[in-house]
Amino acid sequence: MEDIIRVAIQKSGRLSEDSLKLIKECGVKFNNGKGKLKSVALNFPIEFLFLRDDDIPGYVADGIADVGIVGQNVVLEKEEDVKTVKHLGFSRCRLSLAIPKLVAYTGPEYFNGKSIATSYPKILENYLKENNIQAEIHEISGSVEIAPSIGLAEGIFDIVSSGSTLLSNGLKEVEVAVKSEAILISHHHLSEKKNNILKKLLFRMDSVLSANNNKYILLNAPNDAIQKITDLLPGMRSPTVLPLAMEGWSSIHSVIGEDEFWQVIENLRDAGAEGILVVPIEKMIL
Ligand code: PRT
Ligand code: ZN
Repeated sequence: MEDIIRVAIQKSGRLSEDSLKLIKECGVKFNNGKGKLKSVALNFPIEFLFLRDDDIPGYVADGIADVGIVGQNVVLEKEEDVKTVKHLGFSRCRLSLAIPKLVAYTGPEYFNGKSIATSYPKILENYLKENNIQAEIHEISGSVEIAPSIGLAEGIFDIVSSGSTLLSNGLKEVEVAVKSEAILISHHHLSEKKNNILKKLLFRMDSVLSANNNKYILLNAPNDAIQKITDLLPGMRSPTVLPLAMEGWSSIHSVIGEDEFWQVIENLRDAGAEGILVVPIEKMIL
């Protein structure tokens, strides 16, 4: 099994779709028919294991799987000895403390002497320790958000994404303890052969993730606005400037980040840019 890496991904759940999409965008083809627990890729030396997310850190720590895709929250909770290789940017969420909406909140010390229900007892314990709070932790495996209304606990510590689950259960988020996203983890001691395969996979992932985080932008500008506009565009090196058929005008091409996208567009318009086109990038080789 030296010439292949085993990659653990979630069998079905919130991470599955984006994990599979990322793998496919890396050009790796495989058959993940329903009910399959493992599958060998057809055109890349990878074998996939489809697992519950909670089991992924343990399998990677033990070397049953060489790498895995899982939420940081699960890695933190399991406290297994694995290496974080890459942040993948999907399944973003946070682990937060919440209390009934109508209860007045005074700050973290509010939780002193209170009981808190959670499925993440270790992360909560660490948070409470760091903040010098003495509270009682009630570990439950699911439906944490109903705990206060049935009298099981005074607060909860759970995953929050949009916040609508808290809202519909009459709760409010009062402290964010940890932020989480999907990450690629690996076993600490991979053989050289496996490491080389992982490097190839990482190279492809980087190209896909950079492409997803960036857009290609084309715009027209009067020549006297070129300097101002190129100063606004970061680009991979520097923007491409091409003369237009119309005298005194140029076309400028560049790459801009998704995060700064709207602000840059507004600034470009103010600087005199016209006919702005923004197109997705399929792959970006850095
Ligand atoms: O079966 P398996 O054990 O593999 O899956 P699972 O049921 O344990 O996990 P799953 O598939 O629900 O979630 C997998 C991972 O997705 C989590 O470990 C997080 O890293 C990430 N993630 C991202 C989320 C959410 N967003 C999320 N919103 N996991 C859970 N939720 C739940 C949360 O528990 C709460 O009930 O959604 C609710 C809150 O959502 P909002 O949008 O209402 O705030
Ligand atoms: Zn799980």
